[in-house]
Amino acid sequence: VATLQGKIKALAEKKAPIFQRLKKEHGDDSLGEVTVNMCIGGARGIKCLVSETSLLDPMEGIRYRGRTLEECNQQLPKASATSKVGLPEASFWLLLTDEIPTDAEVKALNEELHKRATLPESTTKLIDSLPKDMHPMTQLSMGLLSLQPTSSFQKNYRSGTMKKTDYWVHVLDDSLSLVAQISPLAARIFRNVYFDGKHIPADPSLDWAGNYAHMLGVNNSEAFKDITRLYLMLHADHEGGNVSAHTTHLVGSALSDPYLSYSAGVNGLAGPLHGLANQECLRWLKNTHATLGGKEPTIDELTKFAKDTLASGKVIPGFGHGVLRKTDPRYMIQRDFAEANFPDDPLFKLANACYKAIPPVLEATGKVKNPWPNVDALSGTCMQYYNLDQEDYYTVVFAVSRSLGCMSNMVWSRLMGLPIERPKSVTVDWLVNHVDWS
Ligand code: FCX
Repeated sequence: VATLQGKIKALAEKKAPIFQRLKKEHGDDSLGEVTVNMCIGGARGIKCLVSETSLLDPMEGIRYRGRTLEECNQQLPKASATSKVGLPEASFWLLLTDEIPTDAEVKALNEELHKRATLPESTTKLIDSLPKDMHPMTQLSMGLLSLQPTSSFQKNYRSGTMKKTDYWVHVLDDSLSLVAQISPLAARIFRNVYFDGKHIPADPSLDWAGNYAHMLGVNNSEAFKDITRLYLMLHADHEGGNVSAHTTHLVGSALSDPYLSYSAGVNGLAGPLHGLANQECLRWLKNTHATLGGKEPTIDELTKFAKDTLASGKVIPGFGHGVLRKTDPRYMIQRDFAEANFPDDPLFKLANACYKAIPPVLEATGKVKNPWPNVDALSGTCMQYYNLDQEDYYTVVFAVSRSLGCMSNMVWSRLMGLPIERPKSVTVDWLVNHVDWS
């Protein structure tokens, strides 16, 4: 932790004068206008948030601290000489420090995470008492809240001795614990819901994501560990405006601690238009596969399924995006993995056929701004191949991953001393009175 903290501090010292100059010398510069459509359209495109960890380009996709996901996958340390997947906990280090960690730094980080991974009895008791039919995301959110009394930020704030300049140190402390605890918590929920509470102890010799895959207990292969590592690396961050990141940031801006903040973010991730889309997508693919009696669909048949979904008033899960205007690079990276590891899997073939059939159907509506697949269109397909086919659980895997980005962002928000968020809302009458009707 000492090196990690030192690196973050050094970077913050470099950034602080730039931030101060922006505030003092360019505080009144315009970043563009706010239109009525932006105001009534979910704040699309309004540049009103700072998120240091990553930046999303509509055509190119996300960059973690300036690096594309392909670059991250190549450059980040790997679990072994044979693995081709950049470790997600190494991406956590990158998001926090703007540096690719060395193998030794990732090893030390993993040791630190293993040390912090124990769940208090109050949490295990609570989680074990929850009904099995409660959605795993609801359980995860409750589990995170139950960990809140352990927050170092909360304790230090309450003691009245914490300086504002030290807020980030305690947020970092909590972030490391939260990231360490979320995987055993998520694995516990999985084993309770689907395996009668038969838990699998952690393996301290494994990396963060490999150990999570191990504790899920559905597949012992290295390939399953690798797809889990890839999944967790790809979903870690998607700049600041998406629902989970923005919610975490918003709640944190009131100086709520990381557990309160990320639990709120997880609640947003649980919505079908956001993270739940991966669950919905696999369900859609499975239903389609079953209705076709398992045979390979023609493009015409899939077109009809897609049209029927739209006609029933639902969205087609896994397609479209609030910012991206091209196929999601996260989709492409997962597709490459699937091509290399299970090209003949029936659901992968079906997902590939959807890639051809669905965009024209969405384009034909004349209103969908991005008809191309997003990350959720393939992540479940990859998981089910390795026996993780309990789709109601998929968004929990997403949440384990997104903790990396949301927590890194929170550390940086406190480092920059960002204020409580308070955008201005207006009424429809106010809008009516402020536009030019002539
Ligand atoms: N199926 C059907 N209709 C869709 C659609 C889809 N996949 N994508 C967009 N549309 C519709 C919208 O519902 C909207 O209709 P309306 O005007 O009648 O309300 C219209 O097209 C314009 O929407 P658009 O501007 O293109 O997209 P938004 O920014 O409003 O919404 C999401 C973006 C992602 C919410 C939307 O594309 C969607 O609902 N997709 C399906 C769910 C999904 O895959 N979500 C995951 C996204 C992401 F990857 C993640 O967060 O994990």
